[in-house]
Amino acid sequence: MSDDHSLFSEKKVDLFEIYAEDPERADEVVFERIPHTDRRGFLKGAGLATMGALVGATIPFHRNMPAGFIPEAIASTAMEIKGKQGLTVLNDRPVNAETPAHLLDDDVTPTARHFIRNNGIPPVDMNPDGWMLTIDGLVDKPLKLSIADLKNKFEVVTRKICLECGGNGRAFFNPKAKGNQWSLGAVACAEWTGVRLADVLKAAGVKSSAVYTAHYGADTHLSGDPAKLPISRGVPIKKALDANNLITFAMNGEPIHPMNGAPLRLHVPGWPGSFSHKWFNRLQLRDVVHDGPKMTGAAYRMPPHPVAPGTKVDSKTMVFIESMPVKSLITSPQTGVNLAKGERSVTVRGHAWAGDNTVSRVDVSIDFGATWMQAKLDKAPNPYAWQRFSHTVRLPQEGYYEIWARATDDAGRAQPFALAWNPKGYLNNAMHRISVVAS
Ligand SMILES: Nc1nc2c(c(=O)[nH]1)N[C@H]1C(S)=C(S)[C@@H](COP(=O)(O)O)O[C@H]1N2
Ligand SMILES: [Mo]
Repeated sequence: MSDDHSLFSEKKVDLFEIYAEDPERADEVVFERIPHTDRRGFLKGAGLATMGALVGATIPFHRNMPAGFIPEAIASTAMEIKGKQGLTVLNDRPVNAETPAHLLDDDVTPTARHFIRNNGIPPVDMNPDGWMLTIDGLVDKPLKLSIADLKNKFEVVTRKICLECGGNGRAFFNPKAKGNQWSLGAVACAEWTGVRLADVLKAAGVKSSAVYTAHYGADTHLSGDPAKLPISRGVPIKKALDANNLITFAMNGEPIHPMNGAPLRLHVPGWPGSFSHKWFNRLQLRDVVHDGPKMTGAAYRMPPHPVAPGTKVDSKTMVFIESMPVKSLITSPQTGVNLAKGERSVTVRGHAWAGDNTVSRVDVSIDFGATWMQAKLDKAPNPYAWQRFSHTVRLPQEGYYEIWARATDDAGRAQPFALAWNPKGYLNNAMHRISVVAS
């Protein structure tokens, strides 16, 4: 075990190096195995020492630390993922990290601030040379395409794409829904470059019997079992053939970040992020609704009608989530801001998006929703990008204020005040609010 320490020789834990480059090895170093299971046990040896060094003290109750958890003190400060900055790490196995709202102010989200949602362990080999995408199943001519083939054979397009996890906002549900406790920041709008999925499917020739896609990638299941997939989602063929879906090889003009799916990923904009497969290497066309992991049971499904919080819902009656609902996020000022003495004017800025729809208006309120003011709303630079809103409000006197934002889509649907509770904590598009103190 003489090289155990090499993984931890850097002062800061580098999640990408530890878990992406050699997850098995890293896990063996940090955690004991519970014999005859694939479960992790206690932190031990170098792992325990490193964790202790990082938090600046021994961890008396380290034996109680649940697998997949990292100390809060590290999660919120020192945890580093190469090429990412300012993200709040929710857990390390799999890696899940979200972006604080005030760091999402840019029209185009910098790669360093794009959230990460992994269901499994990213592949070790993300080399673009030799990466092959297979298109098979119900096609006239199965295709095997390199990234160079994609670039040479199809029109290359660059689009800003708003990507949101179906579970964004889950942390605010009561009773709690199981799953990653995302607050506001499992959403981003980066600029992606690639080719249209529809063009590639047309080149393969879609058979009339094809009704659904199945998406596959190179990441592996948390258990390490090569027979298991971490996730495999699919969409109805009609959505698959929409010209807005892309197969991308660049993010913000550079190779895709390893945690965002390098070297190739799929984008099915407007629908839950889970359809946008990372480390993408195969799309199969099927004659049945796809039944891969996270397609069955209650995964990405909603009760057919709104239910009271805590209701047990039979998953057989639940319906697939398709388009994401209208939502907005205030990105400036940062919540909790104290205005300079005498300052009464605040410019509120943020973004709004609406799944397959567009946003037709955003209103802001400084009086807990009693009255609303219509904000300036920009058009999206291209379909499926988020839209900028801004409005300058005047605070009448000193005191504590909340600024609320409410977007309305082009079908007249507005964000709700309260949460639409559902068993798995999806689609929380309740209005965002920030606090401001004037003195
Ligand atoms: N191969 C693969 N693709 C995946 C996932 C995954 O775990 N593995 N997670 C999905 C989910 S649930 C979301 S929300 C988005 C997140 O994309 P990001 O990590 O680039 O932000 O990727 C999707 N694509
Ligand atoms: Mo997600």
